[in-house]
Amino acid sequence: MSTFVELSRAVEGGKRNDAKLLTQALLEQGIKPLEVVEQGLVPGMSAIGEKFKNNEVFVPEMLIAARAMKECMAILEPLLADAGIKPKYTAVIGTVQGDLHDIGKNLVAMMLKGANFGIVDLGTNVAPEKFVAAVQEHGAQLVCLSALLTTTMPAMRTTVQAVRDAGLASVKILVGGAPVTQDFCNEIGADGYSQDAASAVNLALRLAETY
Ligand code: B1M
Repeated sequence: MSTFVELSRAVEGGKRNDAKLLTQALLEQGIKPLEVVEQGLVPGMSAIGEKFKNNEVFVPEMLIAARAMKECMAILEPLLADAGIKPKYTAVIGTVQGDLHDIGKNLVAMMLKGANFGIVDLGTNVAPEKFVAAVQEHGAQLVCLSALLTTTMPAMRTTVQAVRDAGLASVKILVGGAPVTQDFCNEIGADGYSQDAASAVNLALRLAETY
């Protein structure tokens, strides 16, 4: 019987093959994909992050842990996303300019896909004008901005401003990422903040309905 703790440790240690086997095993035990993410993968990444903060590990260790998590997510993605149903709403998502972190952003994108949003994923290090152009091109109701660095939070403000300056006042902007707070969201004039991917989906649905 595989456990969340084993999976979490495999991700933390960057043991991608073990992590993938444990992910499969948990699914075969009937555990829901979202639980595998939230109770197995995310704690593993948080643990390596703590160690990085305390200078116990360095960037290479973080990268191999991130790769292990990504490969597990590749197994889970098709199960989280509900393919085949025409999306009611479209969301443009990306990590803001200067920021290369994408694991949380990808998680939010997958969860939104699972909630039947059409997703336009612009990737990482996305300039404000790229967000604007994508909203215009795809007629999106929602813009989702992720930032993991305190130094890239100002790029969220610039992006919100660029969307508003482009006359897209009714487009809803959702922000998130570890350093982001509800206060910051209010301060920069975004429409909503979520702490995690699961609550981001509920909020995205509420915001899209008021578009
Ligand atoms: Co970086 N990194 N990193 N890193 N990294 C952090 C963020 C850091 C907190 C580590 C630390 O010091 N403890 C720190 C930031 C400090 C700060 O700004 N205060 C940091 C640093 C400093 C850096 C570099 C500057 C390191 C360096 O080079 N010296 C550098 C910056 C590069 C750049 O972006 N320009 C850097 C690089 C990297 C790697 C490339 C090695 C790698 C990223 C790989 C990748 O993403 N493909 C990496 C990683 C892996 C991390 C940690 C360890 C893990 C981040 C992660 O993926 N977490 C991280 C420490 C940590 O967070 N504990 C750290 C798992 C993920 C699921 O969580 O992204 O928070 P998260 O997403 C959550 C929520 O935040 C939320 O939902 C998700 C969960 O459900 N969420 C949203 C996220 N986006 C959302 C959007 C929403 C709603 C919710 O709506 C739109």
